[in-house]
Order: sequence, then C-alpha cells, then structure tokens
Amino acid sequence: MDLKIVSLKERFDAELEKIENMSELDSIRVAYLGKKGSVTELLKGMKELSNEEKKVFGQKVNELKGLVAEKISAKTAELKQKEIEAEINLMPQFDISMPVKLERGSYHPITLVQRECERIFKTMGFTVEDYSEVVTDYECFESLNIPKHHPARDMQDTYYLENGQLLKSQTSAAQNAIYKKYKDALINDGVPIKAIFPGRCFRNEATDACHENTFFQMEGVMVDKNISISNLIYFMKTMLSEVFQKDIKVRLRPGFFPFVEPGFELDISCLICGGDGCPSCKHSGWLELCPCGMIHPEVLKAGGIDPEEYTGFAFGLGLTRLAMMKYGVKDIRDLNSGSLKSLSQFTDDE
Ligand code: FA5
Repeated sequence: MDLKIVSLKERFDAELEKIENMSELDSIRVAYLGKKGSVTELLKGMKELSNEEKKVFGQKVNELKGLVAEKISAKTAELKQKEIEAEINLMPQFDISMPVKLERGSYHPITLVQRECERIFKTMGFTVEDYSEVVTDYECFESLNIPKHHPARDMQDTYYLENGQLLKSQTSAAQNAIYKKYKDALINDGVPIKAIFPGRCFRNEATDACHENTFFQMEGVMVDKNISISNLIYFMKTMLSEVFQKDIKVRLRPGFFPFVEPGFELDISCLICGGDGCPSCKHSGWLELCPCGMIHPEVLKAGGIDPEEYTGFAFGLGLTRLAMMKYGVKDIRDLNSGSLKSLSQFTDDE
C-alpha cells in the first residue's frame, strides 16, 4: 500500500510541474482531491487492511492529502503572480521620474486687449473700476439722460430680470456710481476724476460678423475744471497708437448719444480688408470702435457734480471689436465660440 502512496505522489508532482494555467490546475485538483479523486480512492482501498494497518495507512493518506492541497495552493499563488506580471507587461510603460510636460494655456484675446488698455490708461493716471453686470434702469438709462420711452432705448434692448433690473447694455451704466464715488475728492480736494471701467454688455441683437449679443466695452471718463475736446482727442490717439503700435487711419464724425454733448463716433479704417470693405466692417471700410463726447450737463448733475464748474469727457470703447482688429479675427462670433483651436493662437508673454 505504501508503494501506491509513493507512486501517486510522484505522479502528482510530475503532472503539477506541467501545469501552466488556472483551469489546468483546477482539473488536477479535482483529479486528486475530488470525491472520486485518486487520493480519495486510496482510502476506499483500505477495507481489506487490519485495524492497525488502517490506522497507519489512513494517517499516511491524510498526510499525502495535506501535501497535495498545500502544493496546489502554492501553485495557485504562483500562477496568479504570473498573470499579474503578464498584465503589467501589456500596459504602457511609465517613467514616474520623468518631468511632466504640461500644455500651456493662453489668455482669451479680449482679456489680452483689456489688460493692454488698462496698462495704458493706468500709466496716464486712470483708475480701473469693476462694476456689476446686473444694473438698475436708473443706472443704465435714466441717470444718462435717457428717460423712459426715449427712442435711444430702442438701440439697446437688453435682458430684463423679473425684479425690474437688467443686464447692462453699455458700460456707461457705471458712470453715475463713479461720479458719486469720486465727487467729494474732486470738489473738496481738487482731484480730477479719471477712471476706466471695462465690462461685459448684453443686447438683444441680430448677430453678424461685427455684432454679438454679448460683448465687451471699456468706458472711460475724465472730469475736472476746463476739460475740453482736445483732452478727449489726446487720450483717444494715445490709446490707439499704443494698442496697435502703428499708425491707424481714424475718423471722427458727429454721433448722437443723450449723455454727451457734443457727441462723436470714432471709427477706424478696417484692418481686416485695409479699408476696401468686407463683412467684418459691413462693407463700409470703417469700423465703429469708440463713440465719445463731452459729458452732458444733466449727467454730471445726476452724479452730484456742478456742470457750471466742471466739464468732462466720456468714451465707450468696443473692446471685442478692438480684439478683432488687433488679432485679425474676421468674425466676432469666433471670439465667443469657445473653440480652443482658434483661441489658442493668441498668447502673451506673461
Ligand atoms: C454705447 O454703448 C455708448 N455707451 C458709448 C459711449 C460712451 C458714447 C460714452 C459716448 C460716451 P454704442 O452702442 O455705439 O455706444 O457702442 C459702443 C461700441 O461698442 C461700438 O462702437 C462697438 O465698438 C461696440 N458695440 C456696440 N454694440 C456691439 C455689438 N452688438 N457687438 C459688438 N460690439 C458692439
């Protein structure tokens, strides 16, 4: 009987050596340890033995059973380890010590132009003001000499909130608050009001290559004693030559805005077509960029400033259109498209 145990053990060792995967291992487990397996069969052959022999033989078979189970469990661990290593080898190899190569983002062209304008005006002593996008009817219209039912409102239909407030249609909506904020320093200490306030504007607009329903403007105001149109023209010229770093053809023509008197339209020769006419300038060769004028006495009064003593100029620069001209963007809608392919062309040195 001992011989049977020894030969079964040798057979098992030889077969186990050849096992290469889990399903083969499972078959060998059933073949040796299963209900009808070879080891179990050995026990069935004990019937003919004496009680003493049964005791000794049974113990040896149990030892064999334990050994077989132990070897199967070791083989299971070995095969699982091999499976994990094979999976790792199939994975792309990473070197965790390699420095990370990050794609560098870039600022939106409107942000770049806005920052450039802020830099220019700051060097000329202007403060940069931030103002809400949600404003009252008084701020956007009434304080600017545009009473209810005034036809000038038609040009600036915007989005109204249920509480009567509205999304500002022009950065001029901050003028009244700026005058009130700085009037005391002007009146008591003789500090001129010099402020710019960039911001997003909203209009119910039929969009085309140079009109968006959401666009950026940058308002600028200067109030002091003896401010005249010459001051206005000086600042406009300086701003344009600094932004474009080259001579730009400009034209100033009369323009009507209820909050300035006199009022002007400042147009620049279209830089997309060189003034020949294209969709970006509505085929006129000119682009309306920066309406401006001398602040209307009623507007100064609404801001708490005496128009008999002080005068001032105001302008409303179309920042989004400026970005179009500076970066050669033919269609204004591309700037709001969110397309990284087109926007990532613009970078700055920061
Ligand atoms: C105004 O908004 C006045 N508040 C500007 C002003 C300020 C005049 C101070 C006088 C004194 P206007 O609607 O023309 O004006 O807009 C000013 C500029 O914003 C335009 O010249 C243009 O460059 C830009 N702009 C106006 N509407 C749009 C639009 N729908 N899409 C893109 N840019 C626009």
